[in-house]
Amino acid sequence: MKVFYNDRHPLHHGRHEMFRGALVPCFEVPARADYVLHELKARKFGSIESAPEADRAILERIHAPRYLDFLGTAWQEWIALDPRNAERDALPSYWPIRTFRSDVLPASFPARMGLFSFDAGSPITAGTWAAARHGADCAVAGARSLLAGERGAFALTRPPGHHAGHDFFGGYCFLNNAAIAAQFLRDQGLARVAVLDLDYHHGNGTQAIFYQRPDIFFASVHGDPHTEYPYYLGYADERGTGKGEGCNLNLPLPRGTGFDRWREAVAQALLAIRAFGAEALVLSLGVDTFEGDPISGFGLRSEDYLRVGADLAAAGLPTLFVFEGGYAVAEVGINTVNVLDGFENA
Ligand code: Q9C
Ligand code: ZN
Repeated sequence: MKVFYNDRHPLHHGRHEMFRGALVPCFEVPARADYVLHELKARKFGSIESAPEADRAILERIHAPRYLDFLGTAWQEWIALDPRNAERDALPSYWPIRTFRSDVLPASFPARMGLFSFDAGSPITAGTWAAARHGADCAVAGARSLLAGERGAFALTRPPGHHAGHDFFGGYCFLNNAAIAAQFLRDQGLARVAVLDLDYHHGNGTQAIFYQRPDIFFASVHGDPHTEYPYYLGYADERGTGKGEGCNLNLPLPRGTGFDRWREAVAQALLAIRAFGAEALVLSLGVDTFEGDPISGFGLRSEDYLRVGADLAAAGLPTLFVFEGGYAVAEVGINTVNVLDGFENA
């Protein structure tokens, strides 16, 4: 399997995120991707490829130009506020919640930060844009390899993407790599594409992007948002709207759910994807479903991920794996490569 590795991922290295009133060290760290790369090499799995730059027009199929402009200059604007800001990451403090305007683009940088975000846990650093931008390149390159006939491909990148929407960041995500890849597959001629999100957290960004779309199916198995991040989306009654009605499937599960029940939900999602008639699958691969994950609540064990990969292979669709969450840093490599190995060697 070709692995499109974002070698610029270390440029995004947040120092702190706001958590329950305090700045705490970031969970989403460069070592996560390093462990995956290390495991791929140790197991001689896949060929590591680099991705050419994708046209900005491909990103604009998913993201608003004014949002991309904001991300591209955010760090420079942050340090222009105060040179001492170079020593601290940029986090928002204000948000235009209900009754405020979101059509006006404020001149104030902190005001724009809030306009384009939904939490204070996703720091922007000096290299966030460079890392996220090249991550999108990797996702597009992976999609291209499926179009060229590959059965599987892996975009190994961070920061992750599935919480990022048309014009907002959050949940450690800035550009929605999976959505960009799915749209690219459509634009290159596939009639129907599915995104299956197996990260512990609901992929609110991906869902919102495709919610009205009859041509891109979104399915997600995740922690019940009544108690789990991102809280405000991911409920079972969200089924799509307008022409997209019936093309969104949420399967929330309670904190504490183990592999057998989780696997049944994934099987249900795959049946729906088959019924939809998808020609390719984009798999948002978060391994924060692992029992040892520090911020999540499912109970998957490392060996379970081999079976996950085999189940995905049995769906019989060309599949692009896109790396998302997973914070038990030392095990992230084994768990991720187990999925790919289970897929490849099923
Ligand atoms: N500070 C992904 O897995 N914060 N994002 C949780 C811990 C948000 C997770 C509380 C978690 C976002 C891609
Ligand atoms: Zn997650």
